Amino acid sequence: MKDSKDRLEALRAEIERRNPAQPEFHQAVREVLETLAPVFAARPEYADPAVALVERLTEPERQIVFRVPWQDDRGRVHVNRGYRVEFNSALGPYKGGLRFHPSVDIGVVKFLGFEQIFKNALTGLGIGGGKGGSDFDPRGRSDAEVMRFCQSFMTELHRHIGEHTDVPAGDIGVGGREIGYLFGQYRRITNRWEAGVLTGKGAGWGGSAIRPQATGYGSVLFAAEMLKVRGESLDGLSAVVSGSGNVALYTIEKLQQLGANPLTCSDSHGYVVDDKGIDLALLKQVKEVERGRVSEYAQRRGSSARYVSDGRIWDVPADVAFPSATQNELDGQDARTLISNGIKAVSEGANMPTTPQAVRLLQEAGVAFGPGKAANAGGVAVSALEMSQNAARIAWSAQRVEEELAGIMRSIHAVAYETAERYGTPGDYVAGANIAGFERVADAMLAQGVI
Ligand code: NDP
Ligand code: 2IT
Repeated sequence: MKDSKDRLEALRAEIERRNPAQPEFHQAVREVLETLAPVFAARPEYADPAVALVERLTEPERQIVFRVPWQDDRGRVHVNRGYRVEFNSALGPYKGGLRFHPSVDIGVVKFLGFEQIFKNALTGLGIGGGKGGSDFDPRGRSDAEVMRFCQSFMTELHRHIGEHTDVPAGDIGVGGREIGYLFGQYRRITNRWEAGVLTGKGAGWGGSAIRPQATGYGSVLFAAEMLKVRGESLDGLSAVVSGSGNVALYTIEKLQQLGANPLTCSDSHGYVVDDKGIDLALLKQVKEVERGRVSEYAQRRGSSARYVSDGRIWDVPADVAFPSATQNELDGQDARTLISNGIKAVSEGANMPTTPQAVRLLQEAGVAFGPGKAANAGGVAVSALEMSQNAARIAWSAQRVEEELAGIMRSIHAVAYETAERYGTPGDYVAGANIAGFERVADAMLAQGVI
């Protein structure tokens, strides 16, 4: 065990040396490697330095970086940078979203792509891991500007993707509107109706029912499974939810369906606390229809809601928490606050929203903690179901997709739970998810030779 720990530590140091100035990628790799020592001790074939499995797993199969020039409505030309990191295809075509946000750089895309490998393995649906995006900021841009950006982005990206090669979808800043523009340009350039090249498409042109809802619904279902193990349920619990995008909105929706009371939402400017519980119809109107800010929700909601622009959303007392905005949004101090407020469970709707220190504190305090790789896998799982429907040229009912999603979330919970037990860390869903995802990818890589 000590030998494998030393080897993992040396590997981590070497990965950081070879990938400088990529803190999010280092963080994601470190968190996975830290949990693998027991599996290396039990299965020495994974640790054999002559096979270099971890070295291969942490090096993307392909990294594409490209120029994206586009014209704004006044005719001025802007240049953004586009990325697609095709990380691992041992289990299937590269699969993962595109993020449009000014903070996107190669390190962010690599952290997301690395996480995606294990998340996608956990779904059991035959998808590899990849991620992409751009430092383009869609906020404040007109539909026409977003369309021209997406067309320029796809003019390069199209040569790298395909239904059997690499299948992008949405992430921060990329929703149904952007997927529509991207799909249109792909179809035009390639002259192919290749529905399975992108997921998150619209209803009526290849999109799956429940894909918009899937990540948020899945994150709540994962929390429900964690609570069930402890003899509890979400019914009657209050919840703090961060973000107000795709994941947050449908987290709130599912919480309400299951009898819980989500009290909050947020954006990068501030958060809202609504003592009566979030009015989802109003929030959807503000965010999905008007593309506005959560402060506008508070203004229109009346006296039950207040807007806070200079505080921490995690200060709001609640029974369960759903970080659903972005990476490292819940830190050690926030974890201490949640613990002292009696939090029962935290389910990561976002990717890596909880800092390593915060994860440690929550787990030590006995809080049920669902890591993003497991808890937010419902989105990519329904993306894989969209690919299946596209391949068969059929569309399943919403009821069928929702049943499939519930079954997948139950099985991800079960495999993470059982794997943690098997390796002597009961209740540790971080270790369970990392090890279970790793075993599936590692076995496929070993079987497929030195690739
Ligand atoms: P959206 O773009 O729909 O919403 C993002 C939300 O997070 C907005 O409220 C946004 O506020 C806020 N946010 C983004 N960046 C920051 C930041 N740097 N600081 C504070 N707030 C921020 O994205 P999604 O809901 O799709 O994604 C949210 C998270 O869920 C991401 O971590 C994503 O990777 C993850 N995820 C998404 C999946 C999906 O299917 N969409 C699947 C699995 C995980 P503002 O508008 O002010 O920027
Ligand atoms: O982080 C994620 O899992 C996503 N953004 C969804 C990816 C997908 O291919 O549906």
